Amino acid sequence: MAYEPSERRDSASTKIVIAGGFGAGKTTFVAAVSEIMPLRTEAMVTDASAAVDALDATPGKSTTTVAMDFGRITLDRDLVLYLFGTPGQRRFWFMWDDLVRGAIGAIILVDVRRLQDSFPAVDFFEHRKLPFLVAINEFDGGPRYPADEVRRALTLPESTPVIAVDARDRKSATDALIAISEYALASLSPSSS
Ligand SMILES: Nc1nc2c(ncn2[C@@H]2O[C@H](COP(=O)(O)OP(=O)(O)OP(=O)(O)O)[C@@H](O)[C@H]2O)c(=O)[nH]1
Ligand SMILES: [Mg+2]
Repeated sequence: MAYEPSERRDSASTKIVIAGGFGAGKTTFVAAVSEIMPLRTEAMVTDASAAVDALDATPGKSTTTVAMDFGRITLDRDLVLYLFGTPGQRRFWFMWDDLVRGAIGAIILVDVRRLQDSFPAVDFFEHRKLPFLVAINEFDGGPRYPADEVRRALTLPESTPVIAVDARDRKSATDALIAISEYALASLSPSSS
């Protein structure tokens, strides 16, 4: 079909970062929602990292993200989100600064069995004053904690949204993206400062 300039619509594109600790489900999340084949940069997890990044909670996991995940989702006709998933292993954290450049907000995926792995991401976004929300990735058979308890454990203010997601589920992950988009846009508005 011929391209009709008159059909072109002004659509906004924006960048959201999917962060969190090792194995929290970032790559899974981006793959679940992306409408393009997500770009992944996975490498086999080696024994060398076993002492640093424990695999006990996700025994099926054999690979880890070494650079980033990249995906895209059109939230409505006028809003396109570009998703950048961070690497989780500590030795790749130096890449986060580049990955977050230009982002309007971030989702921190949390595995409550390894809550302590979430602190570096929380510190990172608080320090950079980038709006973020916490999404508890509810793994099958894992413990369940109310959002308020997770917020307290992460010493987050009341204003930081804490929600539950299933990173494998497109609808659930999309809802989380809508939530961070709304939160980030509200944070940008002058009345919120
Ligand atoms: N049951 C269940 N398994 C999940 C869920 N999300 C991710 N997984 C599994 O958990 C493992 C880790 O998921 P990844 O998406 O690779 O995690 P990641 O955060 O990208 O990991 P790194 O890039 O290594 O930090 C994989 O084996 C997934 O299949 C979930 O919501 N429920
Ligand atoms: Mg990954």
